[in-house]
Amino acid sequence: MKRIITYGTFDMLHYGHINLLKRAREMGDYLVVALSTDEFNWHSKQKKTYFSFEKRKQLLEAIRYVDLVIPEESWEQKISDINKYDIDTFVMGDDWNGQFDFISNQTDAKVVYLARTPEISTTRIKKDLNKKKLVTENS
Ligand code: C2G
Repeated sequence: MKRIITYGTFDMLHYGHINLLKRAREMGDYLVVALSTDEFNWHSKQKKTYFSFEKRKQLLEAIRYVDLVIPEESWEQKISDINKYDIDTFVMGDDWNGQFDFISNQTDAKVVYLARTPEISTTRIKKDLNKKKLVTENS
């Protein structure tokens, strides 16, 4: 059984996330998603998510491509996760290109960066919603 892992915040889940999860799952038979906790997001990524960890976990667990969701609590847990879950391939979007190459030196796992879906992001969604709000308020 080929086991895949990927990491992320997955806030305001959108089709860019789904495209990533679908392609990651298609690389093997089992996909583990390490989901950033609210504390990790705030302390290590300075991100305040719209949805809490529990809600983001619920959404991910409803996706057919996702087999297991685990908490991502630190930048340093990747090597131990890969060993603990017997991972064959580590996958991330290519906005992280090169950042995790060390994993293939320290484990037997392959590292693969997949092209991001260019036009969509959580930041873009929030910006567009704010713009719409401004327009309606001023019209
Ligand atoms: N992604 C994508 N296309 C988008 C947006 C996101 O392919 N339009 C991918 C990202 O490249 C990432 C995954 O979806 O692989 C999750 O994206 P985020 O939730 O933004 O995750 P990030 O904040 O990059 O956290 O330790 C790694 C971090 O937890 C990654």
